Amino acid sequence: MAEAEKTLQEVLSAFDFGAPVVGAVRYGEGHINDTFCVHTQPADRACRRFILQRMSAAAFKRPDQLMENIIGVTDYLGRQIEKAGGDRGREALEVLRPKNGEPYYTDSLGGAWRLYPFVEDTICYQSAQSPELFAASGRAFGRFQRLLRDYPASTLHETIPRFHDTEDRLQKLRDAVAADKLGRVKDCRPEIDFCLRREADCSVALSAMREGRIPLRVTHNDTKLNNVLMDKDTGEGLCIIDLDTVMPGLAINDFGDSIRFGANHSAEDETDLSKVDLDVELFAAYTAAFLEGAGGSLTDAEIDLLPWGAKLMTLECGIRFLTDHLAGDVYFHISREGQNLDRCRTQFKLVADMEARWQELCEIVGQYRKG
Ligand code: ADP
Ligand code: GN1
Ligand code: MG
Repeated sequence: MAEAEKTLQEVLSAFDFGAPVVGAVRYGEGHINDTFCVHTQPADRACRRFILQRMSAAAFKRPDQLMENIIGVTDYLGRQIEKAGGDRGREALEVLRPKNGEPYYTDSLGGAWRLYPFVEDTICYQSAQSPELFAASGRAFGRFQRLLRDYPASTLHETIPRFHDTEDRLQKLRDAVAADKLGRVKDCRPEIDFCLRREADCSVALSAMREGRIPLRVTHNDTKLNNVLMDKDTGEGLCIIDLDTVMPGLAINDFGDSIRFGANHSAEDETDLSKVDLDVELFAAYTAAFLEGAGGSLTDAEIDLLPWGAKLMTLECGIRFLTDHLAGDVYFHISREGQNLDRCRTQFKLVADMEARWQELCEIVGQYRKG
């Protein structure tokens, strides 16, 4: 039995679902948490669903701080959405506490679990099926940033220290290469060299931040397409989820991580690299929409660096997949051996594409910055 399933029954009885639980099944395609969809059957109405998650202990060392962030941010977003006349129950997550009144439940093996209502009538896409859909996600992430513009950043805990510190990610790769825990280095030389040749790139955004050219803001830091729920009727981005990494960060990274994941037509773990290509039309659609959603809140220097955000998030994610492959797949969930190496290769193919089409990317950003 998988780890999380061992305590599932215990955890289900720790929450009050308001109706009998009729099932709990693994759900979604996240790489980090153990996610279950819980089905309940109220006597007088249709089945009601919930999202129950065991937070990853490998990723998050302080679930207490993590949940303090999420409760603070979801309450704040809910109020903002209400003020704007929106529906906070659908447009913002809401943390549902266990019976003991704590923000989350700690099971008898030490696992930390949280509960959210399932946001119904939404679709969670794994790939951008049209420029319009991708643009809708861009507007939602841009808006997310705008809504949190005045959130007191100093109250947020750093849930994963140095999360998007690309220099540190490269160093961690070097450490994993030196340790070569599973003897996998010999099969990954081209990928390792690909990273080492880009050492100077790893400092571009960090230097801009250190020199005060771009600001630290409250950012999401994990802006994959599957971290926004799209309204099934309107096709608009409705609710931003996966708030584990909301903390001070760079807006260009939020832009960049979306491009990394969404501006192509292949799975993140595609093994046929001939299918992995940056789609410049999708890049353009996202750029226009993200800037629209952010509503003038980005500075000129941030806009200039958007292509760098895309390249660095893609390079960094590839470095992280490669590091985890060398370390024995201890961080990202895998369903087959070699999956993290495959994931790393798709990222590097996309980095190479971005480099080859750099001028075009800069021109697109230039075109949309004028609004
Ligand atoms: P991970 O960090 O592992 O990616 P997520 O919080 O993104 O975990 O959740 C995994 C998946 O579960 C999401 O991609 C989405 O499909 C689904 N999901 C999460 N929260 C909700 C929710 N409140 N309503 C509906 N679906 C959700
Ligand atoms: C993880 O949690 P999920 O699956 O949305 C990871 C991101 C990576 C992404 C790669 C907390 O995102 O940083 O970019 O996988 N999240 C964390 O797909 O490490
Ligand atoms: Mg996710």
